[in-house]
Amino acid sequence: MRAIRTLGGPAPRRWRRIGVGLVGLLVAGLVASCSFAMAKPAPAPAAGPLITITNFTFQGDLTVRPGVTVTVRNADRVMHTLTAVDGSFTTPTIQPGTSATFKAPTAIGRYDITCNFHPSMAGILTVTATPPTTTPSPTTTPRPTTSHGH
Ligand SMILES: [Cu+2]
Repeated sequence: MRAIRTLGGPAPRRWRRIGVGLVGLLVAGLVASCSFAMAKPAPAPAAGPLITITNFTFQGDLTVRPGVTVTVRNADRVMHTLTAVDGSFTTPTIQPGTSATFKAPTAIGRYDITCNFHPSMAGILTVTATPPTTTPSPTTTPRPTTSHGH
């Protein structure tokens, strides 16, 4: 039962060589996977609200908080803008496949939006102090104190 001894002298050297080969393969694999991971562009997480223009319509986060920076992505093959009908805010021209930003109004309200190039495009940007993600609590309207005195 001394099988190990019968393998003799050359065995350790051979094993070492195989080990080096394995390490080499491992390193090559790591490098390959690393460069592969680096080649993939990391999608930058949208920090704020994102509106997408697709098929000549405004979609996405059309309810925003006052004064936030809104990113507008143009998914169409033509240029667009997101422009307030009253002219209070606008993006620059957004080339196809790119994005631009605008600053939402600080005043709460509903704003008609359109596109400088396509006046038929219509949407509404709602500016509200309530974050769109939270469920709106039932509005407790303060009742006017009516005097019961005669
Ligand atoms: Cu347009």
